[in-house]
Amino acid sequence: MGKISVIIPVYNTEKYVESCLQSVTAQTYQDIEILIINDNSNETCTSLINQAMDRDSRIQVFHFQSMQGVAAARNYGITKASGDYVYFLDSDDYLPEKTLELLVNHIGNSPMIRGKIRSTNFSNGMAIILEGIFKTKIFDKNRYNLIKNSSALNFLFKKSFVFHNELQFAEDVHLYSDLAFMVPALLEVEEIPFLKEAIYFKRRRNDPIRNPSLSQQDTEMKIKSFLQMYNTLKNKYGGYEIAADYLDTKLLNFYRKDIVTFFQDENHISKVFLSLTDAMRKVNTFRLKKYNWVLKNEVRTLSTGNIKKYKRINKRHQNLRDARKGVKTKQQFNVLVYKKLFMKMSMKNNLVFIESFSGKSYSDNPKYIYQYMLNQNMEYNFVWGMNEKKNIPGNPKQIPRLSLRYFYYLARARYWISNVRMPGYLDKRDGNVFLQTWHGTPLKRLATDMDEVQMPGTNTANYKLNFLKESSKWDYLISPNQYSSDIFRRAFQYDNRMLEFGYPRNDILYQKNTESSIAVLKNKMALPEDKKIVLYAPTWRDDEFYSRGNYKFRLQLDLEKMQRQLGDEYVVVLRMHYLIASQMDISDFTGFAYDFSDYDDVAELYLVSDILITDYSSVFFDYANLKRPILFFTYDLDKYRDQLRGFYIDIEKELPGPLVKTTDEIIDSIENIDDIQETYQEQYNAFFDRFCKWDDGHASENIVKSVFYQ
Ligand code: C2G
Repeated sequence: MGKISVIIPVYNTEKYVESCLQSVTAQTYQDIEILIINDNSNETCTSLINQAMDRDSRIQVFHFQSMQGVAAARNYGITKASGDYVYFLDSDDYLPEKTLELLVNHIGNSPMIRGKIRSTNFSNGMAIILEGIFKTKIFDKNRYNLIKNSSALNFLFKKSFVFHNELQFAEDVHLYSDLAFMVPALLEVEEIPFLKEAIYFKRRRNDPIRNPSLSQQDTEMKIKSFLQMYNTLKNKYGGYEIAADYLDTKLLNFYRKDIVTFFQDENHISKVFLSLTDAMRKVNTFRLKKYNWVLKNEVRTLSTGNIKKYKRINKRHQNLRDARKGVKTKQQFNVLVYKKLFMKMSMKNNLVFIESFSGKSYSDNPKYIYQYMLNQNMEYNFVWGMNEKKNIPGNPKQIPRLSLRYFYYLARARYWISNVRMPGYLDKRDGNVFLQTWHGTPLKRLATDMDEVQMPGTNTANYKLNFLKESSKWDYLISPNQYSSDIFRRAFQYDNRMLEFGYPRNDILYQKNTESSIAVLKNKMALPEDKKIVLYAPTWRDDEFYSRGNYKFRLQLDLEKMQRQLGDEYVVVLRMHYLIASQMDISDFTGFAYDFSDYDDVAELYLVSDILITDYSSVFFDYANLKRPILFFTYDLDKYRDQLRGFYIDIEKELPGPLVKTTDEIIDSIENIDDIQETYQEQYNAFFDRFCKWDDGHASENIVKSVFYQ
């Protein structure tokens, strides 16, 4: 099979060297030479190796006159090797008796093979290798995983391969010198066999060379060695993707663990700053993707070489890392970063953070305010909080709610626009302008006007307090009518600026209420043009839910009956409230019933429909702008009104349409819709005057001018 040259550098390992050598001489594979390079060890150690040489003719010892380090010792060993293979062993480690035999038997045509390294605290590790046929595992694309430990140990190399490729350990670094040998070695092969039964025992101890104690001096040396090695190897082999990936990942992980800890003392930064910036400039930026924002920011700053700025960031991040230790979830962490870091960054005056229904859709008042600003080419940058990316005109940034970037943009944006409450832990910073648009004229009692809150996981007192905390952050609140202004002031205890121009989301009901615009919309929605459309848009029930924020809804309409009696003339569009999580199965009613629950903008559904059916939802206040007929399907009126919420108006007297309790009544009303319109004409007009008077198609414009043109 050929001779193995086992190369063992020795430096003051008098405690271990004998058992190391014994483990080599006792190998079942006997065709070996043992080359000991004595790196100027003390007398005891030197005499132990000399004695060993006297006992076994296969051992040769070479003495260095001064200490030169492991790398130089191994390189020297290579020049003295007369075997067909070379194998590196450390003088405090040892091998089970079969290791070399197993390696040499399985190397085959490969220029190298790797066995397994096991750490041990014992002086004599046991490895019982049963007889048998062992199979190697092949490392190909992942072969750099074999040197996650940065080490050349327990590889058996064909010597010709080492010579041919001029593989050498780096002598100018104290640590990580093996990388200079291994990184190019792995580039020269496509795959490497690995045999887990071929074991190498690595003794755990405080090794001053490979395993330095963490005193500052040693850490500094370790970091310098690593950076030097990285910089040299990246220059040489960075063009090879597989090596570049290994080196960059190693650098970033090393930075994250060792360097960041070293920089807890700010005075340490300048000691390694130059080679660190040099290294960070070489990192391929796409590899940063999997790292968090904090690290990315540091790497970016390091690449600029601006030490002052880096020190500033380091200080903040160190604080953050300290604080992070007490944090359990990702969200808690994000909030912490928000408070400790993002809130300390400057605010951007032209940045607008905007969101509708907590990132669920591109809709409602925020959508129309945004569109107006976009059409006017106003000099603002927009970030939309969106749970799923949507096609939004102007192609603004879209950020998932509660992600780290979400908090980043919230902290930096001077303007916030939202139609619901924002997370309570968000702090309002000086100069922030929060435009709360709200999302409907209230019918159901709101906030502090509610007696008991019935929502899951909600304590009434906290709910109200949180509401007030929230409304105290608003700088502007949009109100659709005087009635709402009065309620908002009381229920939200809001005494800041009220924008009384109507609802931006209703502008479209004035601007696009034409036959041609409606035809375009119907076409976009793939709704039949030859049928009239009944829109059913109910609200949610506080006491029917799966979990917090996820509500159930059981459809009480008898679609079969409706299809039978109305199907020739009508189709039905079903539109559940955004808090409803139940899915409806309407597959039996294809061509008659359509589910538009996921459609972003309900205003467009108003425009295409001929009749609205709703219940206690504020949709009817908006719909009334169209002066089209409305039916109120209030099958659970008593429970809803008396137990769950309570209403602000007397719905039996003041609504602009009839209250109906059954599908039969609905069908009957639809069949006689003209009569109903006539009957309710007066009530409808009064309703319109009270709730829709401010809407005129210019709410967005008036609101934007009030908030942004000052
Ligand atoms: N909405 C919708 N589809 C529905 C119900 C509601 O798109 N099936 C939208 C409408 O824009 C509506 C808004 O969500 O105006 C609010 O819905 P409500 O049913 O009124 O319920 P809620 O979210 O509790 O808000 O001051 C208003 C209240 O707070 C009501």
